[in-house]
Amino acid sequence: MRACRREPVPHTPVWFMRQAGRSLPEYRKVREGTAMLESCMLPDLVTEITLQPVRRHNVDAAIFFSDIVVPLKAIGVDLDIKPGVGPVVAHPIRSREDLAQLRDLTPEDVPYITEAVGQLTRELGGTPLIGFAGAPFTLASYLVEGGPSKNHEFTKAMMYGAPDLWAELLDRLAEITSQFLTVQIEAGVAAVQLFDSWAGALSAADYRASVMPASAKVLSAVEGYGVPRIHFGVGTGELLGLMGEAGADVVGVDWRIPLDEAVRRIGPGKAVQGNLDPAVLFTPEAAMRAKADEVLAAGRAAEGHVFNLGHGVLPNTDPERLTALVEYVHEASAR
Ligand code: 1CP
Repeated sequence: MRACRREPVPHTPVWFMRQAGRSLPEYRKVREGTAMLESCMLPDLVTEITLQPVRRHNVDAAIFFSDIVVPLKAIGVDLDIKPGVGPVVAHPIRSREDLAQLRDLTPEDVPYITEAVGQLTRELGGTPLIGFAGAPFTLASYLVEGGPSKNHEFTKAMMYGAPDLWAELLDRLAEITSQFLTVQIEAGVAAVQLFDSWAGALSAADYRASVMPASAKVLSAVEGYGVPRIHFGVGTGELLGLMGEAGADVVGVDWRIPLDEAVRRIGPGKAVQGNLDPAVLFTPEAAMRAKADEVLAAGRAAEGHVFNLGHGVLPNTDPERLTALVEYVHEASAR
């Protein structure tokens, strides 16, 4: 929390995107026989899965176990998370009539979120819990394409070809996302991360004109709570300044540009989060340490640095390497 607020820290704090997931045998065990979306609605299971990586790795924060499509499911969108695929939407949104699938989200739609966050903040003691939501563009991509997409062609076709419909879709998603983050903050999360995972597919001009207003609306909706807002995307080297400008306190950076360059692009008054290549976890110990040293050195250019991977933990990662990395980051950054 201090690093997010650009205050002095005894060592660089570290957590990992997707730390609560498939790299852990204990996760695979407790998930056996329970579908992904169903798991997200069972507070005891959510609590257990969220705590697993904290116990095992000694990370400095917990990431709430859920998924970006949970609020959409909660308002009645017909979707599922298919194993090995990801979110799949039964009736993709391509017309104004399709927008009727999206209504506002109230706390009563997600009682299991409030319950799990409450339970977790009690069990975590001093370790902060990070809540999250998908940003409007990334959610729109799943809704318009109907599932995971490499090129986001239907999404961009709507953005370029039906700008009014696009603006309305993003605005509705901004409302839902703001409400979903507000539920988590009211229940006690210490920080929030807005995942615009696929924003890197956009040019800076298109991001600024057609996406940034919706993300800015979300970030400003939760500003008054004073919890740090982390804003992350993949392949967003050219968008980092705008992602900060949208209203983030911390800008997440993937591994494609060094953190000192990211800091130049973001400008003063923000902390950064990142950015070790997740594939580095597959290298020998000495190489991993050298790469972590590079990240820590470049991170010294920032007013605040939260160590993380540049994207999520890869499913085949040996969890013992993650534990070793946490220990190394703590030790090397305290020197
Ligand atoms: O059965 C399983 O284990 C399914 C795998 C899985 C998991 C563990 C999915 C399906 N979601 C999750 C949990 C999850 N999703 C978390 C909490 C755990 C943690 O981070 O430790 C978080 C933060 C997310 C967020 C998420 N879901 C994002 C944004 C983060 C990112 O990776 O960029 C995205 C894009 C999704 C969609 C999604 N859900 C699941 C998958 C496999 C995907 C990606 C599909 C695709 O490639 O488009």
